[in-house]
Amino acid sequence: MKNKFYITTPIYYPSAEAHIGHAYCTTMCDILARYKRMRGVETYFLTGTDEHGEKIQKKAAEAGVTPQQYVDDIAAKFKNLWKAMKISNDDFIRTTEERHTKVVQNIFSKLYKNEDIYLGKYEGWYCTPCESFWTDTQVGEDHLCPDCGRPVHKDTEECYFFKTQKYLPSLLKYYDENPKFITPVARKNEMLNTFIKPGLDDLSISRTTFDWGIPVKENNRHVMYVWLDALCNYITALGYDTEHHELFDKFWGEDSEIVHVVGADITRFHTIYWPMFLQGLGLRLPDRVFVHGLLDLNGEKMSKSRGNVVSPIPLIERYGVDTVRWFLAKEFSFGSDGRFSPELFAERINVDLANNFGNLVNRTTAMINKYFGGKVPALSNPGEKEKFIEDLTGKTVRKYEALMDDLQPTEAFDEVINLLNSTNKYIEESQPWVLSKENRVEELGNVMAVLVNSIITCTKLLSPALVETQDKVFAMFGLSKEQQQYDYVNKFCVYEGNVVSKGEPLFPRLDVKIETDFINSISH
Ligand code: ME8
Repeated sequence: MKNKFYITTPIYYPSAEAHIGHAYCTTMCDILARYKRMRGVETYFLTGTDEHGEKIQKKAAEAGVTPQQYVDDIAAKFKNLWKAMKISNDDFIRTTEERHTKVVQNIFSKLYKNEDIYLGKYEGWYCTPCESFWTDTQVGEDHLCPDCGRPVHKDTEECYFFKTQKYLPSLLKYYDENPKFITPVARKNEMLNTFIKPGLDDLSISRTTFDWGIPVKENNRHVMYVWLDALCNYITALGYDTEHHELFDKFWGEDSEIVHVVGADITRFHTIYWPMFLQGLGLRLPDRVFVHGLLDLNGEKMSKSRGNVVSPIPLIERYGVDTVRWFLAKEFSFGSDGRFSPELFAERINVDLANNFGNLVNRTTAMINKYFGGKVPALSNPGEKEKFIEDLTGKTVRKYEALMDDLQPTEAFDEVINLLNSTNKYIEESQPWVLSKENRVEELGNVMAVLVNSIITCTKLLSPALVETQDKVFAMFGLSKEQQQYDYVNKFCVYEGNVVSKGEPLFPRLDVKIETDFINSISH
């Protein structure tokens, strides 16, 4: 395992306000960043906004404000949302900031001097919303954008091109030598079959038809193509090519694991062109581009014009931040497409948080107060059932860590839920109420000690998602600073004598019908 970790979200277009899809990607990155920090890995987590391009310029004109005013307003809303969702990003880059624009201009000059770029003429099919040119084959007979499915139009433009063929052989070699560079692996095959094998054209990287972009220093009629501008954020934010390059040296160095998490709609830019730009600059390539699936709402693509966008803020206000984060982390397997529906939301919270985790905590605190005056008893002479849970706990921790390290948080949480289920089953099998009636104090104490151990271990393992719950559980079980350390997940039943208080129920059960009506009422 490398000893540094650099993780990034896409930088989102501030063309409309963030919805649950953006929140999904950012939350998954936050979970991975928090996990790495918990394991003692030096971590840097970046997100931001991608503020240039024709689309933004048009939106601003429609709103009757300057593009800068337009993006200032929406970027501030993105920042507020991440704060409300307890996102632990270390920086927030905006591509209109000078620390970015200046360096991108120098990057263009470097690539130009390196003869990776030339001036030419482009003719093709253009999709305005995606800011992408496409070939005849790509748009097909219906002339639809292969990315978003909307109509494209014929356009011609003088522009600078990036020589993709120059770097294609070394890119393919990198794919071969790094089988996890693009995951899930189906996404790599999609790149090869859809874009690379049919023949990769040179990429046009400047525009002359609008001016809301970073000017090309060499030729002031041109602004930079928004994707060249945007992709560079991953290094400009670290101070690449500036006096303050400490972060760049640290997190873009060989001993740093670099992970870009992106949605399936933008895989091509991150797995084909971005590595080529990096090669042109003589820089190392990222370790992983993890492609997550896209969420729809009740089977329909989310979009403002359809009026089916769910904003995370009213959800957080009603259910609390941990509940929303948990739903996103657990409902959709990371890497697969998913369907958001109000019923699924309420059911997921009830099954995992109210009935399983929350109920275990409530029962345990109540029993320790009733049977042991609120003090955690010691484990002594454990029987088969206790040994089974001890063994399962060890296995769970090892599987969880391996899955998290492999960027599979949903599956890592499945393991923890499994341990919680087994612990609840262990209560039914041990029947502490019978042990109490028959005055079998040692056995009863063992049950309590095991329950406390499971709760504390699972709380820690779930804490990258459940960021507020951890503090509540630690307080309820009177954990010392020492006991709060992550490494305690490798010890078993070491909480003897801790004082347990009865808190409020952690996760109240939701009424599926009432909550479905509520969530439908806030979709717009
Ligand atoms: O593409 N489900 O920005 P963008 C899940 N600026 N994730 C979703 C989603 C959905 N329905 N909708 C959006 C851009 N996302 C460029 C990126 S990076 C150098 C430049 C998430 O605002 C998903 O991660 O359109 C997707 O890739 C990203 O938002 C696109 O955001």
